[in-house]
Amino acid sequence: MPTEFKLPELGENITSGTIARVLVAVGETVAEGQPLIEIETDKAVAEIPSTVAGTVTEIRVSEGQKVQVGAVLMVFDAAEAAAVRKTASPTAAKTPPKLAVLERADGAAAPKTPSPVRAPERAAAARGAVVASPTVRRLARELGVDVNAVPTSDPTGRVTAEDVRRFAESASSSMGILPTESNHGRDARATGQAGTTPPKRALTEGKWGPESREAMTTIRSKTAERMSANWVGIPHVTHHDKADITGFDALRKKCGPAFEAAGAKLTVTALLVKVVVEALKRFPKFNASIDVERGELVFKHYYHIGIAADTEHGLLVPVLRDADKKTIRQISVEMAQLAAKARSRKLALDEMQGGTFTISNLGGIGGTGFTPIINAPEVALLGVSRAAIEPVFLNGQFAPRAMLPLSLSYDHRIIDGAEAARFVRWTAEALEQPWGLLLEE
Ligand code: CAO
Repeated sequence: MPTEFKLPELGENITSGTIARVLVAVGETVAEGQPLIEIETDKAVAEIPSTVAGTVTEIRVSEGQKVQVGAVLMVFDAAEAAAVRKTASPTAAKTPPKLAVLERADGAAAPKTPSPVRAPERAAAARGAVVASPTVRRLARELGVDVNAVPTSDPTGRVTAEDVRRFAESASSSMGILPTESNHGRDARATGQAGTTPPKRALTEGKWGPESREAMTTIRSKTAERMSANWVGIPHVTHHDKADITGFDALRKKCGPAFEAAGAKLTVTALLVKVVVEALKRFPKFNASIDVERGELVFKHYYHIGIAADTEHGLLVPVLRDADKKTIRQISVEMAQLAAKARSRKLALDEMQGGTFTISNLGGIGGTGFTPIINAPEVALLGVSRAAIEPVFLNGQFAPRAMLPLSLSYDHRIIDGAEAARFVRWTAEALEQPWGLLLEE
């Protein structure tokens, strides 16, 4: 009897995803736990493992298709499934699938040594399809290249990002399209570029001049959707102030090496997390959300801080949990790990959920102030710009001080301007005197 395999729950508030890759083929015998599908949701790509062992008789979805949780993805032969299951765990079918967020989501790096050909590669080869990660497929779409036409340099047969770029360059030069920058899409931080070069695409003649188009990625579409909803739905006000971090700068020079020896980095952002948590304890409204239906404020008695991270895939906000229970050193290590995971798209979905307040530090890039958009259901977000040496009038004379610009966006439905000004002033003063917090550790 046919056994249907349905898309399982993907996480809180996630009702659908886009099929990035089908990893098995009709006729293939699948083991319990073997990945069947790669699915792309808001901000991650995850593998859906099989809960049964058996033979695939039908595949009802295709790459690029949007599917709802509960939709039938494929059908197994039940008789064969049962036969294979005898050798597997008897409870296999009842075990809920555990989603593994892909470790090699970008697929950019070809393995240095030839690796054994995996089942998905075999399956794809069997049905004459090309094996490429979602990111590589997206890159191909962006460059207007048919991924199936790209010759691979990878010993496993997988098409890499480099293969696509090389192919696009040769195709564009032969088609008379402008030459393509071979480093498009890499992280500007990693490559040391001053900025990313837009990829060259087929040009069409628009009303006012030549134009080119690209499909928005899932992350970009979701970001656009959420930003618009938050911008329209929340009456924002942004309050600006500056903190004198001259003392912290000196402390950083002194204590930095000890942090680095422990595998951490004493950065402004790590200190900010610590200071902001203390501010949130004193100003609980900023660590709350609004239950509009019930007309209530929901105060959170935990401190999960979202850290906006700039990645080549777009803005991601991993959440550092229970920041109040961690030392600056622990915060610094965990923050670096979360940012690295965000940049390699290894974040699990729940690592981006449940935040109570967000910090967005653009100071590593520059700027003197900005107006961040609140990350609902949170009610405030602290934006940080670049610290600069400024003349400050102190004790009757000007002195050079390191001044850090702070921009707090807050939800004016529940927070008043004076409260916001007090919150930011308290934060600025704590940043000016971080010793108290550091000595507590
Ligand atoms: N002022 C001056 N210098 C700053 C600074 C600031 N506000 N913030 C960071 N820097 C410096 C750091 O000290 C570091 O210098 P050194 O290498 O000399 O020590 C350098 O800039 C790079 O820091 P960093 O950004 O790698 O480290 P971080 O811990 O401070 O920040 C993270 C981590 C994840 C917040 C950051 O990397 C990042 O992604 N920021 C962008 C956030 C973003 O995109 N926000 C926009 C959201 S709205 O669209």
